[in-house]
Amino acid sequence: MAAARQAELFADPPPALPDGVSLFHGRIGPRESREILDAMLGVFAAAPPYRLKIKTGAYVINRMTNCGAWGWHSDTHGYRYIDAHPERGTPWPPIPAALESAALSAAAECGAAFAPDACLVNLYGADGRLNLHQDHDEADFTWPIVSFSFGADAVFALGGGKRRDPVVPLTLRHGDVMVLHGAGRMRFHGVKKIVPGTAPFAHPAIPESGRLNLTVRRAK
Ligand SMILES: O=C(O)CCC(=O)C(=O)O
Ligand SMILES: [Mn+2]
Repeated sequence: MAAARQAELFADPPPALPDGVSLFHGRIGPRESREILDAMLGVFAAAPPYRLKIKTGAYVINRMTNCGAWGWHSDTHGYRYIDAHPERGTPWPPIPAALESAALSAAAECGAAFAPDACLVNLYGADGRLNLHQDHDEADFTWPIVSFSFGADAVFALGGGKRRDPVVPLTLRHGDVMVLHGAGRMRFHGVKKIVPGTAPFAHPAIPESGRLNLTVRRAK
């Protein structure tokens, strides 16, 4: 590990996280990362990433796609889970086995066992970001959200139960897994910015100078 990176990692104790927000730093090692990322290339071939629209017709900055039985989609009709790629009309490809088992084991350690049927795939370019939001389109909020980070660091904003609550910045790095469960499940959250140049290695599934985020969930 480079000396500067080591100093940065050990300079401050990590902030104490609230109940229901579990962050496993470096949980996915290099070998498992490559296995998951290689499998994501198959997902992209079957379900090419695309740019979503919001109700006003404006495009969202990040590209996205999905795997699993259900995929989250947004267009001028609003947000919802759908069972096929909107441009291809074909079912979403399955969640890769290595990703599903990593999600199940992290969730189980949080006491939040679940049966995933959806995975949102967010592709952030160097200028990617995600507005503060709650994940509220799933049928049951006792099911956790298990989020994987690959590529460049993200400055993640963790808020509270109300939009106006203060937010805490957290750095999410390649290989980190965050689980929102129980009392943490409905916290507002977003991505303030990507920090280009911080990825440990390049991979064709990770946008150049950017970040790949996978959130494994149960939708229905
Ligand atoms: O990119 C991230 O870390 C968060 C993604 C997210 O909140 C979502 O897909 O709902
Ligand atoms: Mn979210």
